[in-house]
Amino acid sequence: MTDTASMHYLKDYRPWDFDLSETRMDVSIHESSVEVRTRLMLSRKADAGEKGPLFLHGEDLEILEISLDGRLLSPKEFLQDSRGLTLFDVPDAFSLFTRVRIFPDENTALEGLYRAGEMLCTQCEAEGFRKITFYPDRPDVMAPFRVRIEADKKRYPVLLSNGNPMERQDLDEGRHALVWEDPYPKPSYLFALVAGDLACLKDRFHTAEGLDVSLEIYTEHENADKCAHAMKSLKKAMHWDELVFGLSYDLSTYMIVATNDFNMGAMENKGLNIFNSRYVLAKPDTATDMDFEGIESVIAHEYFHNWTGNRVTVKNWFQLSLKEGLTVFRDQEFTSDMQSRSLKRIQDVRSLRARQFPEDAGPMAHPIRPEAYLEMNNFYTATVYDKGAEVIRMIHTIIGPESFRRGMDLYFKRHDGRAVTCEDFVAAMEDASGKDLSRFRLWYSQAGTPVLYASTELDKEKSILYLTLKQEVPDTPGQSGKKPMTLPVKTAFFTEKGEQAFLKFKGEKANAFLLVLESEEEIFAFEGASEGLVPSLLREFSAPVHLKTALGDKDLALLLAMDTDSFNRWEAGRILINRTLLGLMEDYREKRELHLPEALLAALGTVLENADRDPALAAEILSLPTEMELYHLLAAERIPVSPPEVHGVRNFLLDRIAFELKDLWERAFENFQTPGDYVFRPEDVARRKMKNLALFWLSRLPDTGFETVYRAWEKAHCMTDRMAALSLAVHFDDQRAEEMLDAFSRQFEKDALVMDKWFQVQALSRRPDTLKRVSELMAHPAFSMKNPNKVRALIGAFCSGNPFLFHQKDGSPYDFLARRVLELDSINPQVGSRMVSVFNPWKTFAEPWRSAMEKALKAIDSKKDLSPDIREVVGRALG
Ligand code: 0A1
Ligand code: ZN
Repeated sequence: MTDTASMHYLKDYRPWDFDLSETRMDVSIHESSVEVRTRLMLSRKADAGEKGPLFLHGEDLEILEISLDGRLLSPKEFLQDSRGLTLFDVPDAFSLFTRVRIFPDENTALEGLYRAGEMLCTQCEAEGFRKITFYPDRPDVMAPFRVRIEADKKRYPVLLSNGNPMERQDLDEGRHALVWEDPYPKPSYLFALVAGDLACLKDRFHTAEGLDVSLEIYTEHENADKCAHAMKSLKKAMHWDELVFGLSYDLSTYMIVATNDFNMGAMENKGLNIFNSRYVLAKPDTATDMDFEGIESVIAHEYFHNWTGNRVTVKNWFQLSLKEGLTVFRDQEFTSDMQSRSLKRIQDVRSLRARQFPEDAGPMAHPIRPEAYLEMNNFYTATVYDKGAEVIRMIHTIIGPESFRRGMDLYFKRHDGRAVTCEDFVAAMEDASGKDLSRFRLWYSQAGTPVLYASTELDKEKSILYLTLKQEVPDTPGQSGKKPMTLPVKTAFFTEKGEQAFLKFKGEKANAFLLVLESEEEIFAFEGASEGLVPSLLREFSAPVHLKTALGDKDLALLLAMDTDSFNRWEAGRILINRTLLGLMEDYREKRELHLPEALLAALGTVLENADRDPALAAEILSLPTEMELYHLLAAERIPVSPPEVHGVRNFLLDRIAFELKDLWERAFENFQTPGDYVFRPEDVARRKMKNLALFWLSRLPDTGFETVYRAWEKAHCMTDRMAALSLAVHFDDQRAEEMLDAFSRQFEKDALVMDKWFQVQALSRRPDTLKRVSELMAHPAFSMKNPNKVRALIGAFCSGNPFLFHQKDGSPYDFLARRVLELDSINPQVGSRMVSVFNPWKTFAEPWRSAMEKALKAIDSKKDLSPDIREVVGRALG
């Protein structure tokens, strides 16, 4: 079938003409195919207007039978094309029965029903259900489901679907069947089915409403011992949602299945979440602190979707941020409560700047509520998710936590069981708070990161400090001449001694202020001000903007040392470091000698000396920006990116700081050892982070670098420490580094997730022959282009995590990526489209990189019948 994908527009949204009151499915699993029988109870809506045909989505389905009210239809009575099935003449109320055959073993796109190792599983969001059966595959059509699954009992002892298990049957020829009923009407994207031979970890949770819930985590047998942390995280999330939002779980079972073959992180199917195993499986010996953190937050994210996404779902895919932005906000709050609030904020902002800001400044820029898409799967973006969460956070900031909670309650009261829009959410917040959010709504329709300029002026005579805030919203593809947006700006002022000043604002004295900029420019007046006050602006990063201030190095050093907002302490350090790096890059371009500024060294030295006051914050401040972060910084300053320049200057700074602070790093490395067994708790995570950061700096020292790393490797007793050492060793041309890699792979060859780490560290090596090694590793028996985790670990890591080696002047790594993208185009377009996005910022590069990337994009674009996923990204990048 040829691809007939076309653009979809928000403005074209129309409700469906029919009602679907019930969905019954019978899924019969055979050796190499699956037969799906579906019965739909349909009726035409009274207000449907003209009696048009019935259209059901359906792709790659082999039709075996179609009957209407029990009458077999002849092929003349329906039309099947690449998009679905049309029935021209249907009565006002009828039952439709379809029987189709599908081939999950051949499904490498991992969308619909597919084989994942020995098990079969599904991924239906966004539009995968249409690859399983003919259906109105749109989120605003909701129905209760009854699903019967039949399979060979030995090969597939475990049969799962959404809802509650009903009767079980033993059948002839070693087969068995199980019926599942989900009483909550749901859209097709939340359907799930799993069949396999799986181990199960069970626990229970009693909800505040008195329901006794069976919690079940399913994995392959060899991973049964790695589910405890996921289970603990799930129970914490269930408890937290009751406490903070008054939301309880609503079915008698909550199931999670882990699979190694998954395109994304995880999926919130009603009552039956399906997870990428990397967000389930962990034990200290195989998973790092970061893995443990990721599991806790993704388990919570999917659980929270049960209310924000499932009970209240989206009317159409343009509203994706309604569930995703809100659920990310909820999981961020959960992690802030479980771990450290300030640390979580720093990490989230770092990731927002690394992923979302560049997206908003590039060819794929779109508002958090996009207006058009070619392939919906391309819109599971940092913008929809992370900027979406920032938008929710701003509402929370502007109306305050109590009103926000009332708004949530009102939202559920109004919309439980329905498919709604972002507008419905904002309206609930507005009604619950009594605050006018009309201008605020621009965040849903305008793309681009606003730039916020701030300056202060003191009227000494009147002791009034005037703070001027001014905003600009940049043009983005298809959008220009934008309106000023609502920007909440949390503010405080510090005296030269570092005291937080009390000032009078709008008649009230306070030492912290919430300013809300609603126009292009506004001047805010603070009474009782003295000379030398240093403003701390946009505290906690209260709005997702680029803030431009004229703070001097001395002011920044004061904030770095004294600000009571940890986020702004970190931010002050960031600005100091970035300023230094930008200055050094200019020196590099002008061929001037490079010098390490004393003031920066002193500031970092002080943070390091006092690191035990807050090791986690110190570690964040003392981690220099990555080369990729520096590319983004340059791009935002409109300075063409030259990879060798960034590499050279960053290395200069790293080596100098490592050398100058050597004694302090050595002391930190010893002081922050974590005695005793591995425990995943914030204090220990922070200590390991500081210790391994010290190891990183010590590894930069000429003569002793490798020895220090090697000794750390020998002492390592958990995966966090082992990976810290290994990921540094791979940069060295030393036989012992090879031995470390060999020992590691021998020990963990059977553990797919640990092998992902093994591929990844090698792809991130700074050794000049890394691309050659990456190509060779593609032939390793543990590697497969069909497995998204492997592709991301090896090819993704090299292309987006090793920018200096990826951006070579001769463009050879670009050809390498282009070839991989074309391969993926026919294996797994979703993964291919993520890979090709590496080229999106090509216009921000200097020559020859810019033209070489353009050439690679054109080579991809010239392929005939490119998947819509890749066609859309490449088209926009070149467009
Ligand atoms: N809704 C899931 C993420 C998800 C999105 C799309 C997928 O396939 C295209 C798979 C999963 C979440 O937010 O967790
Ligand atoms: Zn989500």
